[in-house]
Amino acid sequence: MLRLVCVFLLLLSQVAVAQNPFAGDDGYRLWLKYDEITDKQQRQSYVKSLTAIDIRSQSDTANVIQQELTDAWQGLLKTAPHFSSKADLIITKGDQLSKNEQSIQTLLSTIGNEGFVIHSLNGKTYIAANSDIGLLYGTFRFLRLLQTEQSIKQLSISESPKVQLRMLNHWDDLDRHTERGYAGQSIFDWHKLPDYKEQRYYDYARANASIGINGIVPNNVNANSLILTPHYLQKVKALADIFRPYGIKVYLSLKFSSPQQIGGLSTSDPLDKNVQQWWKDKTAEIYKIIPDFGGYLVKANSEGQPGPGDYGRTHAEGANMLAKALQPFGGNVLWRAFVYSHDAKAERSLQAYNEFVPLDGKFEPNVSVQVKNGPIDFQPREAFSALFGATPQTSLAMEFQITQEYLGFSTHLAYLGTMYKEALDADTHVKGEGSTVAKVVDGSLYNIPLSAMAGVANIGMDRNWTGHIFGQSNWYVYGRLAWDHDLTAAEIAEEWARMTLSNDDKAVANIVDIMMSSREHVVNYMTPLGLHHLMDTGHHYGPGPWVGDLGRDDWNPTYYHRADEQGIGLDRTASGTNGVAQYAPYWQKRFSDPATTPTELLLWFHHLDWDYKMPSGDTLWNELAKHYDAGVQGVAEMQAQWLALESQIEANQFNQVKMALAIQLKEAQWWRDACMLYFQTFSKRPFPAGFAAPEHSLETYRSYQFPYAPGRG
Ligand code: GCW
Repeated sequence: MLRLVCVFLLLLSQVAVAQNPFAGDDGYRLWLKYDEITDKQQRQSYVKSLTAIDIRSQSDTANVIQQELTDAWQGLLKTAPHFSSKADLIITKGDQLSKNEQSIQTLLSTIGNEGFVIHSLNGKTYIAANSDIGLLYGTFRFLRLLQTEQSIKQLSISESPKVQLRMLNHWDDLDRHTERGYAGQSIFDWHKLPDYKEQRYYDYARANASIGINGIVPNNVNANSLILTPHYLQKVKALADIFRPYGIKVYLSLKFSSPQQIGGLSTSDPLDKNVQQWWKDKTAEIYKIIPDFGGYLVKANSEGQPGPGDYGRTHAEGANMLAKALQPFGGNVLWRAFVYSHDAKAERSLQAYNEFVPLDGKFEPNVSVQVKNGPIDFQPREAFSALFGATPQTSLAMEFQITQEYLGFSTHLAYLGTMYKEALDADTHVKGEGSTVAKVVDGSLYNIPLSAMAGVANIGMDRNWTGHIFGQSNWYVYGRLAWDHDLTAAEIAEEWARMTLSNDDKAVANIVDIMMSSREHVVNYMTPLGLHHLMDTGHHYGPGPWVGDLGRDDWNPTYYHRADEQGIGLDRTASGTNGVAQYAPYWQKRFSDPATTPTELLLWFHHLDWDYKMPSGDTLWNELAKHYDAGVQGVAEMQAQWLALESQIEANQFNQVKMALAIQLKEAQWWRDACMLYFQTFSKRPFPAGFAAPEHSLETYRSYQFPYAPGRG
């Protein structure tokens, strides 16, 4: 009887677990889950060929490697690893190779300081590198083979990063508010630092190292000068100490007026000797505390931030002052090109180019000018920024946004791998065909030694780090592309899905399918055919195409869509703002003619009649409606695909995504209906057949207010 009761209770508890929507993985472990490999044969074959490990290096990074392998073995293989010099997995630097291992040494000659090789030799597997951090990267690469259950026989892998500085930029304030953050408070708890070292910092570092990120900026580009005071520098040091073994350097965003704000000077003029000395002293002070400090990230003369322009000086003069202070220590300046000024008469998309092209050749070699992928501001789709390729003597860093400020915050599933690739693969044609943005960024097009990429982080205190399980994939794909921009968005999506959600081939195919289509759905239901900046004011949550009364013209959505009775779109051809003139002749020509402008950028470059005949044969008005509708349908399809995956995904992850998709579908409809009703007031045309009647009136949509939307600037 007792046994029966026990069996009954056991069954009951299992039912309870099965029904608990929050059972299982909550997403905290990211793509480093290390759950037991389910294919028993595969697991046994790994165990057999990986009985002992020899880590020949001794360092803090080597300790990290040992810990990571221990965790992975215990999780994936359900066995404790054995560390011994008689091993079949050997982790070694070049100078620790013996005579009969010299063929590995040859492989190391081409991979640089951060690269690695994974090579099978004499029945053993070698992870070899020129540095400890190369060994850590190689270890994570090897673990990925196990996590994704691939063969580890006859390995011959050789990798090195294409871009030197692979950075995450956190727009996190010292009070833990995150500007444009949708995943909770900042992970950096400045109040409790330096003494309180959260486990989260270590897990964050592991995740970053596993995808090759080697620099982080923990504070907002809208910077607070306090970060450079001794009190805060001790806190920064604590972070730098934690991150160092993971190959991650800490950089800081600075406020250009710091000499006045915290230094007691009467000016912050970059040509003033006292100001220059102040920065030299401050920089030396920082390096005394953090010997491997990375350098400075600067937002100057942009959106109200102070900068060299306040004194009639150029961005180059401002950047070079800091660059010179950093040079004795090997640090770098990342100087942002996201500038648009009050007095400039030029249309906003032209301003960064106008400001920086004349400065080409004037920057110190340790300055990289950090350019957003498009000329406006992280829209769901933009043309590539014309700055890429236009400054042959200047290092240009790519700045991507990982956090989804304009792509639905953290409730919309939008895999950004396709968007990043679109920007990186864009062919500028500045030196003929094949002059891709990626080649500008990695320095190969003009032979520029310093190369950098930055991603504005989507990370916060939410248990799953990014607010949406699929938000993790954007952190992941950003890092992977910064390491190797030749990878495809699809292959990275697959890696991530296998490690994060399921290793079942069919499930993976469906997940990758969802991911690969997702960003285009967002483009369609928010800003199709080249429309942009239609988001509601300030917080950027939801549609606000009607907003036209803000202090500056170029903060208004009406400035960007220019809808009137005749048509819609911003004329950036010679008859309009002449933005096309900033591009190479190949694109000037193509962008000048609607017939040769890529359809997805049509209204970015042209103001066209509502009855303009689209390649499909339909009118622009009807086509616009169809795109909005396709976006909504796309979300409904993603939802159906996801729901069908229920049995393959852990309940907690499954339910988080399910709930977010339901929100996304509602909001996609909201976007479609609000925008189409508004544009209809100009087009005065009926919705095409099959277009569902909007749920509410335009007045209702216009009345919505969201004073507490997250992430406000
Ligand atoms: O996208 C805009 C954001 C601001 C941000 C700015 C920038 C950090 O709305 O919140 O400020 O760009 O990139 O500097």
